Amino acid sequence: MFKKLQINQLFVIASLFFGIKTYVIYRFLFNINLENMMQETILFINPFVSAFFMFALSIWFKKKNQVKYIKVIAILGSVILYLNLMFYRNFGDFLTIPILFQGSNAKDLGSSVLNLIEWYDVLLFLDLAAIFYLAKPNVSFTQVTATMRPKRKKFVLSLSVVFLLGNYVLAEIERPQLLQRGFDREYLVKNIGLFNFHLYDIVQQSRSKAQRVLADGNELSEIITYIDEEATDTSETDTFGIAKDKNVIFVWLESLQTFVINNELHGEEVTPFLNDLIDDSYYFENFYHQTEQGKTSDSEFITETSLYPLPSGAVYFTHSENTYQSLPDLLGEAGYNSSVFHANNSSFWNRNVMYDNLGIDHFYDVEAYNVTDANQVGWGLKDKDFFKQSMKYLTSLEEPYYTRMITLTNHHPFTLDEEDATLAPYDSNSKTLNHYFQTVRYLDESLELFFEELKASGEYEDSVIVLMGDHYGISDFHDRSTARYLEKEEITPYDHIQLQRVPMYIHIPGEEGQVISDIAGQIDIKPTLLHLLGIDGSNEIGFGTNLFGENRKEFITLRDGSFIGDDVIYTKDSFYDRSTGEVVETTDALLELKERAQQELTYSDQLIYGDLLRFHDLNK
Ligand code: GP9
Ligand code: MN
Repeated sequence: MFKKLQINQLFVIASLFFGIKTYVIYRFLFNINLENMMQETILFINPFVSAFFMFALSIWFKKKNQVKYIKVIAILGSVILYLNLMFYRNFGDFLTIPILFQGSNAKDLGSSVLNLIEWYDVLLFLDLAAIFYLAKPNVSFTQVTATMRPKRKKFVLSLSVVFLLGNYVLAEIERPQLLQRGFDREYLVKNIGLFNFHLYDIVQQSRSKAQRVLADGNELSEIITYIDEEATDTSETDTFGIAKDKNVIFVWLESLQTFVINNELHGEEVTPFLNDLIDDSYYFENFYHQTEQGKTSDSEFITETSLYPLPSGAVYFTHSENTYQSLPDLLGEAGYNSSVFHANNSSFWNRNVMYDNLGIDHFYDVEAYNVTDANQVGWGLKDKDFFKQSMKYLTSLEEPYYTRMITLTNHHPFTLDEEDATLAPYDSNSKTLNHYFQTVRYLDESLELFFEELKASGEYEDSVIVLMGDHYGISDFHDRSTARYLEKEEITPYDHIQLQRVPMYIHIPGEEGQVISDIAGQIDIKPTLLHLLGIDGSNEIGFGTNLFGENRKEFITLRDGSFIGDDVIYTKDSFYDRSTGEVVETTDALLELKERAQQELTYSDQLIYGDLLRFHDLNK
C-alpha cells in the first residue's frame, strides 16, 4: 500500500524529525534571548542544516551499515541534546568539555537530576521512535536499500556543506568574529547550533591542553628573573597602606575614553561629575587600556592578574582552567570577601567559570536584578537602575569587601531612551560617535547618583572607590568624525595610541586629590591596589608596577605591540615624540626599548599558554 522507503529518503526524514525536535528545544526549552528577525531565522535554519549534515553522511557507509549509522546518530544526538537540556535547567548554561571532566558541576547535578526531568520530556524522543520504526526492515512499507549513484552522493555532500557554510555566513553577519572571540556560549549556540558549539569547544580545549602538556617549569625562571629586574618596584613610599582594611568598590566604566573627560560638546561639559571628581581623587591622565578581542573580559583579566590578555580570542574563554595568582585570591587571604555586580548573563565572556577560578566569592549577575521593558536599553539594565538595585546587596556585604561593578549602558551602539538624554547628540557623519556623548553623559550621571547612594548608605566613608574605563568605545572606523570633534585634520597612528587612554580614578574619601601624569596602564592596577591596602605582593608574578612607586617601569605595552615610553610612543613601525606626536628618528636605544617592551608580551603569553603559574605555586 505504501511505496517502499529508500535510504536516501530515510536520511531526509530523519533530518526533518530530528531538526524539528532540536528547534523546539532551542526555541522553547532553552531560554535563548532572540533580539531580531535575523536571530530568529538563524535559530530556525540551524537545526535542519546540522541534522541534514549529520544524517546525510549515512550514504557514504556500506549498505548494511547505513541504517545503523542513522540510528546511532539519532540516539547520540538525542542524548547530547537531552543532557544539555538537563544541565541548562539547573545552571542556565550549556555543557562544555571542562565541565564534563572537572565533574564538580556534574556532581551538583547528580543530586537533583530527578527535579530536572519533566513529564513532557518523553515527547522529545518521539522522533527517535519514528526513525526506528521507519528503519525497521520488516515494516511493510519500509525497505531500506542503498541505490545512490556516486555523483548524487557527492551532490548531497556538497549540498550539506553549502547549507552549513550558509548558516555560518549568516552567523558571521549577525556577530562578526564569532568564532575567534567566543563571546558567550549562548551566542555560539544560537548562531551555529549546539553540535557545532561542542565541536568548537573540543577544538579550543584540545589546543590549549596540548600547549599545557608540553610546558614544564623551566621557562619560569627566566620570566621570574625578568620580573624581578624590570617589573618589581620595592621603593617605599608614604602611600603604602593608606587604605588599609577599607572596602574596595571598583567601578568598570564601559567604553569610556579619556578624550571626553574635561571636554565639551555644544558648549557643555560632557562629564561634569567625573570632571569634578578629579579634584579629590588620584587621577591618572595618561592611563592606557591594554585589551584585545576579549574587550571587557580582557580588562578584568589584566586588572586582577597583572598579566596581558591574549593576542586573539578571550583568555576568559580559552584559559579559564589555568592557575592564576589573582587579586581576589590574595585579598581573600587578607580577610576580604569579593564579588562582582553585572546585570548580564553569567555565561557572557565565560565569567561564571572564570570568576570561580579567580576566587571571586559571589557574582550578582542578571538574575539578581529586576529587569523590565521600562528599565532596560541597548545591552540591558540601565546603569542608574543597576546602581540603585545593587545597593541592597552592597550594604549587606561582609566587610571588608572588594567588589567590582560593571556598567553597561555606554556600550556600542550607544542607544539611549529620549527621556534619559540630557545632552544633544553630536552632528558628524558617524551616528555612533554622535550618540556616544549622550550615553557617556548618562554614565556620568549614574556615577553621581551612585556616589550619593554610597554616602546615604554609609558605605562611602569606609571605602576606596576606583573608577576605570575598560577599553575604547569609538573605533578607527569613526576616525574622520573623531578628528573633526578633536579639531584635528586626521587621526594619525600617534593619535590612535593616545586615544587608547581611558579614565582611571582612585578616590579615597578624606584624601586630597592629585593629577598624576606618569604613564600607567591596566597592568599596574593589581600591585597598586595591594600597595594602597598595605598588602605585600612582592612574591606575585605579574608585569605591572605600583603606580605610587618611585622606580616605575619606563614603558606601557599595548597588546598589539605598540608601547608608550616616557618620551616616545612606538606604533606601526615608527617612533613618535610623546608630547608633540612628531616622528622621531629610530636609534639603537629606541630599538632596544622596543625589544624590552615587547618581550613582556611574549613572557606573558608563555605563562598563559603553558599554564606556568601552576609550577610557581608548587615552588612557593
Ligand atoms: C558584557 C559587557 C560588555 O557583559 O561586559 O562587554 P564588551 O562587549 O564591552 O566586552
Ligand atoms: Mn566593555
